[in-house]
Amino acid sequence: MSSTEDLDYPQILFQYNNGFLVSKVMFTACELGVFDLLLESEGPLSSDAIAERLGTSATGMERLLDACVGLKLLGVEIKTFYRNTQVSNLYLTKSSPKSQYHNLMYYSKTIYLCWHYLTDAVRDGRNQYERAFGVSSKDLFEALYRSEEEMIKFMYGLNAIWSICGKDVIAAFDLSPFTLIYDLGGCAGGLAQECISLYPNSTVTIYDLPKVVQMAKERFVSAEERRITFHEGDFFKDPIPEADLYILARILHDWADDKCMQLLAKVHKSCKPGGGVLLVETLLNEDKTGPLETQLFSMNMLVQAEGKERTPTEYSTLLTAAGFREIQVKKTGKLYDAILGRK
Ligand code: SAM
Ligand code: ASE
Repeated sequence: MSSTEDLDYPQILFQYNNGFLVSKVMFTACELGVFDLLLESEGPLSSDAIAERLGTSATGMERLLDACVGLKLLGVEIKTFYRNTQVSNLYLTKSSPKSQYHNLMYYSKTIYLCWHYLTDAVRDGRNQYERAFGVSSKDLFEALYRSEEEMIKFMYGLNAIWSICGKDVIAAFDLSPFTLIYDLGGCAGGLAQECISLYPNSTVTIYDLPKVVQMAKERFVSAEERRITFHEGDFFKDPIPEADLYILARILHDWADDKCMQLLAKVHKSCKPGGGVLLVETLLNEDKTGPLETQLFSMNMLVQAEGKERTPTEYSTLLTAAGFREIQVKKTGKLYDAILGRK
């Protein structure tokens, strides 16, 4: 037992017990626009002024702001004036280029509701769309995109992380020899944009389901960035065009091994000789003892998808079985890592 562990007062247990209270305080402050207001205001604001501007109760706002101070998401000046900290200015305001606002909102509005059924998910060994939302579809992405609003929340929510981790995964390997790149399941294009800015001589095509591609064109990828092209299709059912490199970012973790095999075999067939595949995923330690964040994400794949997070060896095995060779694993030190396989 380490000196910080005291069995008469189990700090760690209280901390874990209150974990979701912490999340909810941050989500709520974000949703109400506290950080946006404090960014726009010239100086620090009083609790009453914030409550009035955001249309909330004075008593509720004061408690929320004080909890945010405890979380170091806000600071106080001359006792009752609140200001953003550097972290909240950079990541919790909507207008920041590195904003995680949409990611937090997806957690608060969708993931939180799914996790209500975590016990059922563990019992059943599968996602809980039927229990949580009354969705009976067997098709995973029909359930994930159960309404257009839900699809948009997902696209915004998942795109946000690439403003923080995108460069590292794209720069993990020299991708300059690959000039024709397909981002399979490329979604809102956040990673494709990082790819284009690092490799301006390559073309990047986002391959995704038709309604996702239409929304990406409409709302996410601006006209100047039309060096990014689009391809509407279902990567399980429709042809995958020939290319030098296929990026699969957070695709394999959605699916069980048999579906991953089916997809990778198809990608291998379409891949030009000398080409490759780049997997972008969060990697478990070989003995699965961590990282904690990845273990939690794997639980999320249980409640929200059909897959799991995997170890480097598990991904290498899948790639090898599909015919890829010279597999290289690069840990970035951030949330997402990169694995390159060659044909
Ligand atoms: N690559 C993106 C990222 O990491 O931000 C998005 C990952 S998201 C978890 C999975 C993506 O695969 C979604 O954009 C989804 O629409 C797409 N997708 C799922 N099934 C698909 C299919 N059968 N054909 C093409 N795209 C599919
Ligand atoms: C998926 C990725 C995610 C499917 C559902 C998802 C994410 C959230 N929900 O492929 C992003 C990763 N974050 C977590 C908590 O898993």
